[in-house]
Amino acid sequence: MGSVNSRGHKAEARVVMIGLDLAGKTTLLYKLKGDQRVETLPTVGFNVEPLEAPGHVPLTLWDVGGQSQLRASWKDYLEGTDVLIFVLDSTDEARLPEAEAELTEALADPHLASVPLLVLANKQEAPHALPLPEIRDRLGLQRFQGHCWELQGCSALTGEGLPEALESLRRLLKSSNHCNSR
Ligand SMILES: Nc1nc2c(ncn2[C@@H]2O[C@H](COP(=O)(O)OP(=O)(O)OP(=O)(O)O)[C@@H](O)[C@H]2O)c(=O)[nH]1
Ligand SMILES: [Mg+2]
Repeated sequence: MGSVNSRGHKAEARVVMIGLDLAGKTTLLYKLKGDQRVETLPTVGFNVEPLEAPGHVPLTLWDVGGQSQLRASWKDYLEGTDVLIFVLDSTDEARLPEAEAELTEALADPHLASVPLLVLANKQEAPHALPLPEIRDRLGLQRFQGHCWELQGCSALTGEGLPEALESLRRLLKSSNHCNSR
């Protein structure tokens, strides 16, 4: 878990972002940091940034590379995670089953038992982006009964949906054991 302040409260939350390569995790990380122009290369290893937003517990946001040969290392980042973010490319229908399988495998990790989940359906500004209800059904999110979860559409390119994503994150960080999964 993140660090603890002098009153015994957690001073910062650990949020880990995973998802297939090209989903837009690194673009999201730097867009959330407020960078104007975000150009990325495939992440080998990870990026990590502190993130402070008004009304929020300070966060440490980890962005872990998603290329297939790197996914075995996701488990190395999961211990102490307060919220897991799974980023999905909403335009990549062909790899939706692969994303679903990777999410299912990640959530089976004992370090993620009862850890809340935020699914960010990224690239929603694109004309052929899948709609959220279809994504919810095809990822089978209702199966994850042991986790509070939320699904939020966004675009790391335009910034649409990012304030709502931060709001979801704030709710999930507060939810711990009781939540209204939808
Ligand atoms: N249209 C569109 N493209 C996006 C969006 N977010 C990211 N991209 C593009 O998607 C590509 C991959 O973005 P990255 O942020 O590098 O993806 P990643 O998930 O970090 O990939 P790995 O590091 O390999 O795991 C880049 O060309 C981005 O410009 C978005 O919201 N809309
Ligand atoms: Mg990346």
